[in-house]
Amino acid sequence: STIKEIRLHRLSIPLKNPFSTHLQTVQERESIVLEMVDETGAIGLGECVAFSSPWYTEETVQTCWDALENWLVPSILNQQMTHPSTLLNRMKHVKGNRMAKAAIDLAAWDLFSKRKEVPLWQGIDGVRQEIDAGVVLTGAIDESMYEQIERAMQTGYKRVKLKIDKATEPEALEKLIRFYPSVSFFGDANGLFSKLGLQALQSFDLVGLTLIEQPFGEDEWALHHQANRRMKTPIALDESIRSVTDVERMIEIEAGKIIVLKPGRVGGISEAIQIHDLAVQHRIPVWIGGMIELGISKAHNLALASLSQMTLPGDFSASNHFWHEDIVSPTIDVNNGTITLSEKPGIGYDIDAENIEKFRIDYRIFT
Ligand code: OSB
Ligand code: MG
Repeated sequence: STIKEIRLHRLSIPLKNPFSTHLQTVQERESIVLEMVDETGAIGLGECVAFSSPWYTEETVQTCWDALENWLVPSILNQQMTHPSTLLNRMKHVKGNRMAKAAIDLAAWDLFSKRKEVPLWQGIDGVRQEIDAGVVLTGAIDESMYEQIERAMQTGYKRVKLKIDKATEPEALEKLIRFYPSVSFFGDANGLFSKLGLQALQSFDLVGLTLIEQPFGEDEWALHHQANRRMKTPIALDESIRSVTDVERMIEIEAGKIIVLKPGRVGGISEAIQIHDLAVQHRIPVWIGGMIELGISKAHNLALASLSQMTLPGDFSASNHFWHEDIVSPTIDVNNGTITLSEKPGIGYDIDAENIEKFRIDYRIFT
């Protein structure tokens, strides 16, 4: 198809509850939704998952908005698209800016599968239609955390990811984990142990976590290698995985045993599939990480989670976990601990026009 029109919606949506890590507390989610329209009027949906400020990645909503407007959209507009994977090549003259590129890549994959009239997950050779749900809970390990976990279990979540911060005591975490033997607990450090050191990290080794995510900084490969050698708990890399090249490095220097794949960070689905295929070759488990995203990016992530090597439950909570109202229709729902992939062509979710308008703070159309 020919890309005839691109629409950018800049949104700002309040979270139901603040999401806190040792780096930042997020209360309001700014985001960019991208619509890609072809000559038949078919629409592909994409979402940019950068945050308002650079606390988690260098890219922000504003840098993505600028990159899309000035360089990326002009390089693909009125161009023929034979396959979504050709777009990354067309955007190669722009260095980095992978989160901005991902918004285009995601929309292209949705459009492409709609034109082929196949669900995205089938078009990329997914092998399962039921995706295990997983939730991320933040806050201190106190009574309210136990309550949050009880509620999560009632919804059917069997995997709970907790953030590790300065105040997290290994003993309190161990006690909590032992209290819920049927739940698998992931611990996400978001680089906290850069400051606290390897020894502090090792005090979390025997508390019962299924894995520990990103103990050190994104560029601290040698420290991750040491942790990976000394710890019994598998190390999973999140922030460090920005591209296929980073995965090659992780394997080469044995910096981790598990990949946290964020399609919106690595440049989209085309790059994510390459990472997945590399993981298949090396028999490395992969799971999809969340970005407190809206239903569009979540839907793309769900499709990717159907791939064979996605052997651990990802950050897949229901629309109503973070949001009073999501911007997709239908909403994303968890039933018996799983989310069922749609039979509809593309990602299987449409924009809820009313909600998009309600939360929109800027709008741009390119033709
Ligand atoms: O480190 O995985 C992370 C959210 C925002 C930024 C970084 C991270 C997260 C999460 C996932 O933990 C939350 C979710 O979307 O379910
Ligand atoms: Mg993480």
